[in-house]
Amino acid sequence: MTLIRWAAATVCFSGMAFASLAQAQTVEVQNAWARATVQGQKATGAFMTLTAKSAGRLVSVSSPVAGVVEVHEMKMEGDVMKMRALPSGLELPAGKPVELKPGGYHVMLMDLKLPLQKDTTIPVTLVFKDAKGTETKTELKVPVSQTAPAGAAAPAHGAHKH
Ligand SMILES: [Cu+2]
Repeated sequence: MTLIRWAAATVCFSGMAFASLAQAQTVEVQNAWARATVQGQKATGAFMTLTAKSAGRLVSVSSPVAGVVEVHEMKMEGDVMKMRALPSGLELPAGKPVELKPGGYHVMLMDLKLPLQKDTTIPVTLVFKDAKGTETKTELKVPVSQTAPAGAAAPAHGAHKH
């Protein structure tokens, strides 16, 4: 009896927590873009700046245009540029913009089902997890472009004013 009541209370509490978190915009996404591809190209990158209100991580990404989507980091090892998937996602410190850009962190779209044509957009879903383990989803329409759009080239450490 005690056990049942405890379980019911837990369900109720987590339901409430989810509702309040789902309403809050927990992670701001700016300057998102994906690099255009040519016929036959099977992979490309998507880039953006993520600013989390409270600490969390980007745990997964999906898009209907790609069979496999991973969060990658790219860095020099000796004089070789290497990239690898981040097994537990991308860390997002509270209030600090994290830049995904060519040569650094990026969203890797693989097993592309069609070429990404510039001046179109692709749907991308980001899944974030906060410190309590609650997941929130953000649906984006990401513009496809050959190079970073003007806004995305601004230095991340500069004062950001709207
Ligand atoms: Cu990659």
